[in-house]
Amino acid sequence: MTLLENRDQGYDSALKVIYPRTGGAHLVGVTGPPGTGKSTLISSLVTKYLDDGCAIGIVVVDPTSPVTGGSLLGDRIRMKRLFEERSVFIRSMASRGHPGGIARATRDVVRGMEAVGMEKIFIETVGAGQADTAIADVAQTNVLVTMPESGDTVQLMKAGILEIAHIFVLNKGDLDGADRMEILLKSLVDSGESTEGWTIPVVRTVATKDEGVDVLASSIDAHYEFLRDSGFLETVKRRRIEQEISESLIASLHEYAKEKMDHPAMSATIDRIVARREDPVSAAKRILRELGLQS
Ligand SMILES: Nc1nc2c(ncn2[C@@H]2O[C@H](COP(=O)(O)OP(=O)(O)OP(=O)(O)O)[C@@H](O)[C@H]2O)c(=O)[nH]1
Ligand SMILES: [Mg+2]
Repeated sequence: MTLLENRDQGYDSALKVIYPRTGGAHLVGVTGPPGTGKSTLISSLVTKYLDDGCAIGIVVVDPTSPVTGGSLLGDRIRMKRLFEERSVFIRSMASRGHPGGIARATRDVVRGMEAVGMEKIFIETVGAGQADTAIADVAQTNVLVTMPESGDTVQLMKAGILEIAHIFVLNKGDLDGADRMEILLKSLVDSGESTEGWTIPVVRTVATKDEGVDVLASSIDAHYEFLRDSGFLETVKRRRIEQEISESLIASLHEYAKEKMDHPAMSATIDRIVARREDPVSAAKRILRELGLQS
């Protein structure tokens, strides 16, 4: 898992070996402002799925939120204890670095989990920035968790998280203001377009008491069924593979360009350009021609 996450030496051959065993799990993103109860909700959901005989993976991306003050360790210890001796694989990762990088690492960690047989994989992110939007793109079903009086909802709208959510959860339904927030969320759903014929449900939960969690699990499963039946799952998978090949190509070409620049022969080319006997764009095209990439 570490090798996959960091792309350490041996990554290429490891990916080649595991790849045929990947692509079969349902990937569920759980996003929302700090402290809304994402981890508690996931724990409750996972307990339910385990009872149904499902093998589960959990990926927690940078749970160090300013509100709960770095619950990474607490979360992990609590979850580990909860799921001792059960088929759960838990992995935490820090989201330092650029958005694309963390999404890529998440994608590969998820693949590792799929390869060892995890059937449902939950990916928890705080949902505050670009990185979270990129990670949400790794999942197939995105659950947005809010709570009463959470002013952060506006923040999420700005971050574009609302647009990628398939299920809205109002957690902490036991707190004051829950009724008002429920109305607000429902109006948000009504005013928005549902994606490709899916109507976004608003599910009210009390994660600490497992209330509403059955309904949430049903909504998650229903969305997966919707994706499969509509053929949209296949479309999404193809689109993401396309994007991944393209990213990979660009990275390789970038590598190639760097090597080329360091090559001694390049200084002759640069001399020519400095002397205005060739221009940089023509030089680049000539190099591509040499590679057989441009006619
Ligand atoms: N009253 C109430 N408290 C809840 C509920 N669900 C979670 N909590 C509490 O809210 C706090 C935060 O819960 P977490 O599950 O750690 O929230 P989180 O969204 O994972 O937090 P970060 O990962 O730090 O963003 C904990 O003290 C939970 O016990 C709920 O339904 N009702
Ligand atoms: Mg958490």
